[in-house]
Amino acid sequence: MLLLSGPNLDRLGKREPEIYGSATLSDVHALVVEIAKALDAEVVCRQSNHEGLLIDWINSAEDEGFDGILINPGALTHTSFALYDSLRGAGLPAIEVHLSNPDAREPFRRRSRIAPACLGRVAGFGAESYALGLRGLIVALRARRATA
Ligand code: DHK
Repeated sequence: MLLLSGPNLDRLGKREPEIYGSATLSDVHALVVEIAKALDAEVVCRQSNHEGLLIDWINSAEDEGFDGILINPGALTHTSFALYDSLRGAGLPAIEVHLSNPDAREPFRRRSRIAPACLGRVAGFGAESYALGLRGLIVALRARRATA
């Protein structure tokens, strides 16, 4: 699996902890790696503040051998048609994850541009959103394989 985090998520732990919690991105990555291991899967974690790099990683994910994508694009969630296009074209299932619950915040956060390109979405549970999203992604991939 490939876990991608977008703009400003490198600041987790310091950035508005009352909204995003006190866990750092390294803490989140460690949790996700542990959950993946327990489920007999592997996860590679990457973060960028640059939309183009996120797109490059999505576009090369299948060729790099990944089976699925877990993504928190930060504020690009609400603006990026380019990320929507690349997720649509990736050929891999993707799950959208968020630490906070964007639907319960400012109105501009209520629209996800990437949601229609994703299999599902987990939001509002802090770092646990990532753990739940990863579990969902692995279960979905195994169900697909069993019926293929
Ligand atoms: C993270 C961000 O950086 C925001 O721009 C999104 C998301 C919500 C989160 O909750 O993980 O609106």
